[in-house]
Amino acid sequence: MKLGIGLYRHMLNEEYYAFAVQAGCTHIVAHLVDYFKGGARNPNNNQPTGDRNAPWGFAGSPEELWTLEELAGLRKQIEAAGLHLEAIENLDPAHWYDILLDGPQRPLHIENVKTILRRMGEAQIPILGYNFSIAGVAGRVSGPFARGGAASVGMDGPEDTPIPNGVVWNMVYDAIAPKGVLAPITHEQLWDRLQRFLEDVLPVAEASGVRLAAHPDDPPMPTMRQQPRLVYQPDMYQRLIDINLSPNNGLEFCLGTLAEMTAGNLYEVVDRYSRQERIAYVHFRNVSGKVPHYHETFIDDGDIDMLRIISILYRNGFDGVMIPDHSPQMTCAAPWHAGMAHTLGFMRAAMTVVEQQGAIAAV
Ligand SMILES: [Mn+2]
Repeated sequence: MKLGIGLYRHMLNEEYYAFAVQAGCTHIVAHLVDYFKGGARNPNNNQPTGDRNAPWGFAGSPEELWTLEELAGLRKQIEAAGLHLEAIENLDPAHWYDILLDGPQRPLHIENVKTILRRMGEAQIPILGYNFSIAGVAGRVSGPFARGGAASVGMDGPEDTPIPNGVVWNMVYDAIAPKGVLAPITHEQLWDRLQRFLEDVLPVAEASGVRLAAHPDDPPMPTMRQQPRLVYQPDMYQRLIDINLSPNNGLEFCLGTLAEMTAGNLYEVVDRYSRQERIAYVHFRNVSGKVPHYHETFIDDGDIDMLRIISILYRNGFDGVMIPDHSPQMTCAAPWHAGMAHTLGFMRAAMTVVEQQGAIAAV
Protein backbone atom coordinates (compact mmCIF):
# COMPACT_ATOMS: atom_id res chain seq x y z
CA MET A 1 0.00 0.00 0.00
CA LYS A 2 1.37 3.39 -0.98
CA LEU A 3 0.77 6.71 0.71
CA GLY A 4 0.61 9.83 -1.42
CA ILE A 5 -0.60 13.40 -1.37
CA GLY A 6 -2.41 15.51 -3.95
CA LEU A 7 -0.80 18.91 -4.54
CA TYR A 8 -2.46 21.85 -6.26
CA ARG A 9 -0.55 23.64 -8.99
CA HIS A 10 0.85 26.38 -6.76
CA MET A 11 2.09 23.68 -4.35
CA LEU A 12 4.26 21.88 -6.90
CA ASN A 13 7.56 23.00 -5.39
CA GLU A 14 10.29 21.76 -3.09
CA GLU A 15 8.73 23.07 0.11
CA TYR A 16 5.62 20.94 -0.41
CA TYR A 17 7.63 17.93 -1.57
CA ALA A 18 9.62 18.12 1.68
CA PHE A 19 6.35 18.30 3.64
CA ALA A 20 5.13 15.19 1.80
CA VAL A 21 8.32 13.23 2.52
CA GLN A 22 8.25 14.29 6.17
CA ALA A 23 4.66 13.03 6.50
CA GLY A 24 5.65 9.61 5.15
CA CYS A 25 4.40 9.97 1.57
CA THR A 26 6.13 8.21 -1.30
CA HIS A 27 3.89 9.43 -4.15
CA ILE A 28 2.49 12.69 -5.54
CA VAL A 29 -0.74 13.30 -7.43
CA ALA A 30 -0.34 16.63 -9.22
CA HIS A 31 -3.05 19.09 -10.20
CA LEU A 32 -1.95 21.10 -13.24
CA VAL A 33 -5.24 22.98 -13.56
CA ASP A 34 -5.03 26.25 -11.62
CA TYR A 35 -8.43 26.23 -9.93
CA PHE A 36 -7.63 29.44 -8.09
CA LYS A 37 -6.95 31.70 -11.08
CA GLY A 38 -9.09 34.82 -10.77
CA GLY A 39 -11.27 33.39 -8.04
CA ALA A 40 -11.08 36.07 -5.34
CA ARG A 41 -13.45 34.17 -3.05
CA ASN A 42 -11.40 31.04 -3.38
CA PRO A 43 -8.30 31.24 -1.13
CA ASN A 44 -5.56 28.90 -2.25
CA ASN A 45 -4.63 27.66 1.24
CA ASN A 46 -7.69 25.38 1.15
CA GLN A 47 -9.38 23.04 -1.31
CA PRO A 48 -11.13 25.06 -4.06
CA THR A 49 -14.43 26.04 -2.51
CA GLY A 50 -15.89 29.01 -4.37
CA ASP A 51 -19.43 30.00 -3.48
CA ARG A 52 -22.46 27.80 -3.69
CA ASN A 53 -22.95 28.52 -7.38
CA ALA A 54 -20.06 30.81 -8.31
CA PRO A 55 -17.23 29.29 -10.38
CA TRP A 56 -13.86 28.58 -8.77
CA GLY A 57 -11.88 30.63 -11.27
CA PHE A 58 -10.79 30.87 -14.89
CA ALA A 59 -9.68 27.91 -17.01
CA GLY A 60 -6.27 27.97 -18.70
CA SER A 61 -5.40 28.87 -22.27
CA PRO A 62 -7.23 26.75 -24.87
CA GLU A 63 -4.14 26.83 -27.13
CA GLU A 64 -1.56 25.90 -24.51
CA LEU A 65 -1.56 22.20 -23.72
CA TRP A 66 0.78 20.89 -21.05
CA THR A 67 4.08 20.33 -22.86
CA LEU A 68 6.29 17.26 -22.74
CA GLU A 69 9.02 19.44 -21.18
CA GLU A 70 6.64 20.58 -18.44
CA LEU A 71 5.43 17.04 -17.68
CA ALA A 72 8.86 15.40 -17.81
CA GLY A 73 10.36 18.28 -15.82
CA LEU A 74 7.73 17.88 -13.13
CA ARG A 75 8.45 14.18 -12.84
CA LYS A 76 12.19 14.80 -12.56
CA GLN A 77 11.68 17.51 -9.93
CA ILE A 78 9.47 15.21 -7.87
CA GLU A 79 11.91 12.31 -8.20
CA ALA A 80 14.79 14.56 -7.17
CA ALA A 81 12.84 15.15 -3.95
CA GLY A 82 12.69 11.38 -3.36
CA LEU A 83 9.07 10.93 -4.47
CA HIS A 84 7.22 9.37 -7.42
CA LEU A 85 4.73 11.18 -9.65
CA GLU A 86 1.77 8.80 -9.80
CA ALA A 87 -0.91 10.84 -11.56
CA ILE A 88 -2.09 14.08 -13.04
CA GLU A 89 -5.51 14.83 -11.60
CA ASN A 90 -8.06 16.58 -13.82
CA LEU A 91 -8.06 18.00 -17.32
CA ASP A 92 -8.22 21.75 -17.83
CA PRO A 93 -11.76 22.71 -18.93
CA ALA A 94 -10.12 24.92 -21.60
CA HIS A 95 -8.71 21.81 -23.29
CA TRP A 96 -11.80 19.59 -23.35
CA TYR A 97 -15.00 21.59 -22.66
CA ASP A 98 -16.63 20.65 -25.94
CA ILE A 99 -16.18 16.94 -25.13
CA LEU A 100 -18.34 17.52 -22.06
CA LEU A 101 -20.72 19.81 -23.96
CA ASP A 102 -20.64 17.95 -27.31
CA GLY A 103 -19.89 21.25 -29.00
CA PRO A 104 -18.25 22.22 -32.31
CA GLN A 105 -14.69 22.03 -30.94
CA ARG A 106 -15.14 18.39 -29.92
CA PRO A 107 -12.81 16.91 -32.63
CA LEU A 108 -10.05 19.35 -31.65
CA HIS A 109 -10.58 18.63 -27.96
CA ILE A 110 -10.35 14.88 -28.53
CA GLU A 111 -7.00 15.52 -30.22
CA ASN A 112 -6.00 17.64 -27.20
CA VAL A 113 -6.68 14.76 -24.82
CA LYS A 114 -4.83 12.31 -27.07
CA THR A 115 -1.84 14.67 -27.20
CA ILE A 116 -1.83 15.00 -23.40
CA LEU A 117 -1.98 11.20 -23.04
CA ARG A 118 0.92 10.70 -25.47
CA ARG A 119 3.02 13.31 -23.67
CA MET A 120 2.20 11.76 -20.28
CA GLY A 121 3.27 8.39 -21.67
CA GLU A 122 6.57 9.85 -22.86
CA ALA A 123 7.06 11.51 -19.48
CA GLN A 124 6.23 8.18 -17.78
CA ILE A 125 3.31 9.46 -15.73
CA PRO A 126 1.02 6.42 -15.36
CA ILE A 127 -2.43 7.84 -14.49
CA LEU A 128 -4.71 10.66 -15.69
CA GLY A 129 -7.57 11.37 -13.27
CA TYR A 130 -10.64 13.03 -14.77
CA ASN A 131 -14.16 14.02 -13.83
CA PHE A 132 -16.70 13.73 -16.65
CA SER A 133 -19.07 16.29 -15.22
CA ILE A 134 -20.79 19.38 -16.61
CA ALA A 135 -21.54 21.10 -13.30
CA GLY A 136 -18.41 19.74 -11.58
CA VAL A 137 -17.88 20.13 -7.85
CA ALA A 138 -20.54 22.74 -7.11
CA GLY A 139 -23.47 23.51 -4.86
CA ARG A 140 -21.52 23.25 -1.62
CA VAL A 141 -21.47 25.54 1.39
CA SER A 142 -18.58 26.29 3.76
CA GLY A 143 -18.72 26.62 7.52
CA PRO A 144 -17.37 25.46 10.90
CA PHE A 145 -18.86 22.01 10.32
CA ALA A 146 -16.05 19.71 11.48
CA ARG A 147 -15.01 18.68 15.00
CA GLY A 148 -14.13 21.61 17.24
CA GLY A 149 -15.51 24.10 14.74
CA ALA A 150 -12.90 23.38 12.05
CA ALA A 151 -13.75 24.99 8.70
CA SER A 152 -15.16 22.44 6.29
CA VAL A 153 -17.58 22.11 3.40
CA GLY A 154 -20.84 20.31 2.85
CA MET A 155 -24.19 20.46 1.22
CA ASP A 156 -27.31 22.09 2.54
CA GLY A 157 -29.99 21.09 0.03
CA PRO A 158 -30.02 20.72 -3.78
CA GLU A 159 -28.56 23.35 -6.10
CA ASP A 160 -30.58 23.98 -9.24
CA THR A 161 -29.36 27.38 -10.45
CA PRO A 162 -28.66 26.94 -14.18
CA ILE A 163 -25.08 27.21 -15.48
CA PRO A 164 -24.28 30.43 -17.39
CA ASN A 165 -22.86 30.14 -20.90
CA GLY A 166 -19.07 30.03 -20.86
CA VAL A 167 -18.88 28.00 -17.63
CA VAL A 168 -18.32 24.26 -17.37
CA TRP A 169 -17.03 22.04 -14.55
CA ASN A 170 -17.37 25.07 -12.26
CA MET A 171 -14.76 27.10 -14.14
CA VAL A 172 -15.04 29.93 -16.68
CA TYR A 173 -13.71 28.81 -20.07
CA ASP A 174 -15.19 31.71 -22.09
CA ALA A 175 -15.38 35.04 -20.28
CA ILE A 176 -17.14 36.78 -23.19
CA ALA A 177 -19.75 34.11 -23.93
CA PRO A 178 -23.16 35.48 -24.98
CA LYS A 179 -25.62 35.89 -22.13
CA GLY A 180 -27.84 32.92 -21.40
CA VAL A 181 -27.65 29.55 -19.72
CA LEU A 182 -26.70 26.01 -20.70
CA ALA A 183 -29.65 23.97 -21.99
CA PRO A 184 -30.39 20.82 -19.97
CA ILE A 185 -29.64 17.39 -21.47
CA THR A 186 -30.68 13.89 -20.42
CA HIS A 187 -28.67 11.36 -18.44
CA GLU A 188 -28.51 9.10 -21.51
CA GLN A 189 -27.08 11.92 -23.62
CA LEU A 190 -24.32 12.41 -21.06
CA TRP A 191 -23.58 8.65 -20.93
CA ASP A 192 -23.33 8.69 -24.72
CA ARG A 193 -20.81 11.54 -24.51
CA LEU A 194 -18.73 9.58 -21.99
CA GLN A 195 -18.85 6.40 -24.05
CA ARG A 196 -17.70 8.18 -27.22
CA PHE A 197 -14.94 9.94 -25.27
CA LEU A 198 -13.65 6.61 -23.92
CA GLU A 199 -13.82 4.96 -27.35
CA ASP A 200 -11.87 7.85 -28.88
CA VAL A 201 -9.10 8.21 -26.31
CA LEU A 202 -8.60 4.81 -24.64
CA PRO A 203 -6.66 3.30 -27.58
CA VAL A 204 -4.16 6.15 -27.25
CA ALA A 205 -4.11 5.72 -23.47
CA GLU A 206 -3.30 2.02 -23.94
CA ALA A 207 -0.57 2.71 -26.50
CA SER A 208 0.90 5.36 -24.19
CA GLY A 209 0.79 3.25 -21.04
CA VAL A 210 -1.48 5.72 -19.26
CA ARG A 211 -4.53 4.72 -17.29
CA LEU A 212 -7.61 6.93 -17.19
CA ALA A 213 -9.20 7.21 -13.74
CA ALA A 214 -12.76 8.50 -13.34
CA HIS A 215 -13.84 10.42 -10.24
CA PRO A 216 -17.49 9.95 -9.25
CA ASP A 217 -19.77 13.01 -9.23
CA ASP A 218 -19.11 15.15 -6.17
CA PRO A 219 -21.59 15.89 -4.65
CA PRO A 220 -23.37 12.76 -5.94
CA MET A 221 -26.75 14.22 -6.87
CA PRO A 222 -28.82 12.92 -9.82
CA THR A 223 -28.72 16.44 -11.25
CA MET A 224 -26.80 19.55 -10.33
CA ARG A 225 -27.54 23.01 -11.67
CA GLN A 226 -30.16 21.42 -14.00
CA GLN A 227 -27.56 19.14 -15.66
CA PRO A 228 -27.45 15.34 -15.31
CA ARG A 229 -24.66 13.56 -13.44
CA LEU A 230 -23.14 10.18 -14.32
CA VAL A 231 -21.86 8.42 -11.22
CA TYR A 232 -24.13 9.42 -8.34
CA GLN A 233 -24.84 5.92 -6.97
CA PRO A 234 -22.29 3.13 -6.46
CA ASP A 235 -23.73 0.87 -9.20
CA MET A 236 -23.11 3.58 -11.79
CA TYR A 237 -19.37 3.03 -11.46
CA GLN A 238 -20.05 -0.49 -12.79
CA ARG A 239 -21.75 0.95 -15.84
CA LEU A 240 -18.72 3.18 -16.45
CA ILE A 241 -16.42 0.14 -16.28
CA ASP A 242 -18.67 -2.01 -18.43
CA ILE A 243 -19.08 0.47 -21.30
CA ASN A 244 -15.41 0.03 -22.19
CA LEU A 245 -13.49 -3.09 -21.27
CA SER A 246 -10.05 -1.59 -21.80
CA PRO A 247 -7.87 -2.28 -18.74
CA ASN A 248 -6.90 1.41 -18.97
CA ASN A 249 -10.49 2.39 -18.12
CA GLY A 250 -9.98 2.86 -14.39
CA LEU A 251 -11.40 4.60 -11.35
CA GLU A 252 -10.27 7.51 -9.19
CA PHE A 253 -12.00 5.96 -6.22
CA CYS A 254 -13.30 8.68 -3.89
CA LEU A 255 -14.44 7.28 -0.54
CA GLY A 256 -16.07 10.50 0.64
CA THR A 257 -18.16 10.86 -2.50
CA LEU A 258 -19.19 7.18 -2.38
CA ALA A 259 -20.21 7.57 1.27
CA GLU A 260 -22.38 10.59 0.40
CA MET A 261 -24.41 8.44 -2.02
CA THR A 262 -27.88 7.46 -0.81
CA ALA A 263 -27.70 3.80 -1.96
CA GLY A 264 -25.31 0.96 -1.24
CA ASN A 265 -23.11 -0.23 1.60
CA LEU A 266 -19.69 1.42 1.32
CA TYR A 267 -17.75 -1.64 2.56
CA GLU A 268 -19.42 -3.87 -0.03
CA VAL A 269 -18.76 -1.21 -2.67
CA VAL A 270 -15.04 -1.06 -1.80
CA ASP A 271 -14.88 -4.88 -1.82
CA ARG A 272 -16.65 -5.13 -5.17
CA TYR A 273 -14.54 -2.59 -7.07
CA SER A 274 -11.20 -3.49 -5.52
CA ARG A 275 -11.76 -7.15 -6.54
CA GLN A 276 -12.16 -6.01 -10.17
CA GLU A 277 -8.72 -4.35 -10.12
CA ARG A 278 -10.08 -1.19 -11.70
CA ILE A 279 -9.12 1.18 -8.90
CA ALA A 280 -6.26 3.38 -10.12
CA TYR A 281 -5.92 5.32 -6.87
CA VAL A 282 -8.01 6.19 -3.82
CA HIS A 283 -9.17 9.50 -2.31
CA PHE A 284 -9.47 9.26 1.48
CA ARG A 285 -12.04 11.60 2.99
CA ASN A 286 -14.59 11.10 5.74
CA VAL A 287 -18.08 12.60 5.80
CA SER A 288 -21.12 12.79 7.99
CA GLY A 289 -24.49 12.42 6.28
CA LYS A 290 -25.58 11.87 2.71
CA VAL A 291 -26.63 14.13 -0.15
CA PRO A 292 -28.21 16.60 -0.14
CA HIS A 293 -27.25 17.11 3.53
CA TYR A 294 -23.72 16.14 4.53
CA HIS A 295 -20.50 17.64 5.91
CA GLU A 296 -16.87 16.75 5.30
CA THR A 297 -15.24 15.66 8.58
CA PHE A 298 -11.85 14.76 9.97
CA ILE A 299 -10.62 11.37 8.74
CA ASP A 300 -11.30 9.67 12.10
CA ASP A 301 -14.60 11.36 12.80
CA GLY A 302 -17.21 10.64 10.12
CA ASP A 303 -19.51 7.84 9.00
CA ILE A 304 -16.69 5.75 7.46
CA ASP A 305 -14.61 3.24 9.44
CA MET A 306 -11.35 3.86 7.60
CA LEU A 307 -9.52 0.96 9.26
CA ARG A 308 -12.16 -1.35 7.84
CA ILE A 309 -11.74 0.24 4.38
CA ILE A 310 -7.96 -0.21 4.47
CA SER A 311 -8.43 -3.79 5.64
CA ILE A 312 -10.68 -4.56 2.66
CA LEU A 313 -8.27 -2.94 0.20
CA TYR A 314 -5.37 -4.87 1.74
CA ARG A 315 -7.19 -8.20 1.66
CA ASN A 316 -8.08 -7.69 -2.01
CA GLY A 317 -4.47 -6.94 -2.91
CA PHE A 318 -4.90 -3.27 -3.79
CA ASP A 319 -1.39 -2.00 -4.48
CA GLY A 320 -2.09 1.54 -5.67
CA VAL A 321 -1.66 4.94 -4.13
CA MET A 322 -3.95 6.30 -1.43
CA ILE A 323 -4.11 10.07 -0.88
CA PRO A 324 -6.05 12.37 1.40
CA ASP A 325 -8.85 14.02 -0.60
CA HIS A 326 -9.76 17.10 1.44
CA SER A 327 -9.37 17.74 5.14
CA PRO A 328 -11.08 20.28 7.38
CA GLN A 329 -8.93 23.37 8.00
CA MET A 330 -7.34 23.24 11.45
CA THR A 331 -7.21 26.41 13.57
CA CYS A 332 -3.57 27.49 13.35
CA ALA A 333 -1.13 29.42 11.17
CA ALA A 334 -1.06 26.64 8.54
CA PRO A 335 -4.62 25.23 8.33
CA TRP A 336 -4.10 23.22 5.14
CA HIS A 337 -0.83 21.67 6.29
CA ALA A 338 -2.18 20.78 9.72
CA GLY A 339 -5.30 19.15 8.26
CA MET A 340 -3.22 17.16 5.78
CA ALA A 341 -0.63 16.11 8.38
CA HIS A 342 -3.43 14.87 10.63
CA THR A 343 -5.00 12.85 7.80
CA LEU A 344 -1.67 11.45 6.59
CA GLY A 345 -0.67 10.45 10.12
CA PHE A 346 -3.94 8.58 10.56
CA MET A 347 -3.60 6.86 7.17
CA ARG A 348 0.01 5.87 7.80
CA ALA A 349 -0.86 4.41 11.18
CA ALA A 350 -3.80 2.46 9.75
CA MET A 351 -1.73 1.14 6.83
CA THR A 352 1.08 0.09 9.19
CA VAL A 353 -1.29 -1.78 11.48
CA VAL A 354 -2.92 -3.64 8.58
CA GLU A 355 0.38 -4.45 6.89
CA GLN A 356 1.84 -5.79 10.14
CA GLN A 357 -1.20 -7.63 11.46
CA GLY A 358 -3.30 -8.35 8.38
CA ALA A 359 -6.86 -7.22 7.85
CA ILE A 360 -7.75 -6.60 11.47
CA ALA A 361 -11.16 -5.00 11.13
CA ALA A 362 -14.27 -6.92 10.16
CA VAL A 363 -14.34 -6.90 6.39
MN1 LIG B 1 -12.48 13.02 -4.30
